[in-house]
Amino acid sequence: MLNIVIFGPPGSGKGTQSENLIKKYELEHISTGDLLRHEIETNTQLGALAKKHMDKGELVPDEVIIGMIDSFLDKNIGKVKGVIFDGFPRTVAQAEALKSLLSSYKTDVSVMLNLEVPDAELLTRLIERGKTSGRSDDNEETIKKRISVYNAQTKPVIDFYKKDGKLANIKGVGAIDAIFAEICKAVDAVK
Ligand code: B4P
Repeated sequence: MLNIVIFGPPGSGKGTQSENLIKKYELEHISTGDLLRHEIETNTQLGALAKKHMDKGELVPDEVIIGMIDSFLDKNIGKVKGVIFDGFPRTVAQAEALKSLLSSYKTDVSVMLNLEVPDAELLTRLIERGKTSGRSDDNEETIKKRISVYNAQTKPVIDFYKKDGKLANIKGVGAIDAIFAEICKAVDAVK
């Protein structure tokens, strides 16, 4: 299987580049952010819990997220060529859980694409997106909180994949197509 983790701070282009990857490599896509927003829209208990955290710019608890991934893998492994994990893992505990879940299916992450974008650029992009996205977490105060949560809780995941020999750093500033070309080079190297 070709299993890709697309990683980076909020607004680094994970969602944007995932769309390109799905088309080119015909992979199944899971975005934990999209799944959580769907739970909120359909007024589930999980959605109510997630909203409390997301509106404050905090991470949703690991056990909730890992449970979502577990049931996604259960439904999809064996039926798909590979998976794009978008916005997951966001903590070292999530990265460890993913490794152990995938190993129970005799597979592993093929590459982790780390999109590198400076904080000032993230803030500009997300404030811009907030004008049309309708997302309650795309306002300046919450964006700043999300960036600081990323630096404190999510960034250590880079080291996890570095030690595992799966890290590919990608410069995430510039034209979307040029960034995608760099992403393809990293993916093709592990295909
Ligand atoms: P996500 O939905 O994952 O949101 P994100 O990090 O803000 O988005 P992304 O990086 O995908 O940005 P995009 O491509 O859209 O998470 C939202 C929240 O859900 C989290 O804060 C957390 O609370 C919760 N959550 C999700 N997963 C979790 C987990 N695993 N554990 C715990 N909690 C979790 O790009 C942003 C903007 O930039 C777009 O407008 C795009 O057009 C623009 N853009 C993209 N590339 C560009 C480029 N090269 N140049 C200029 N603009 C660009």
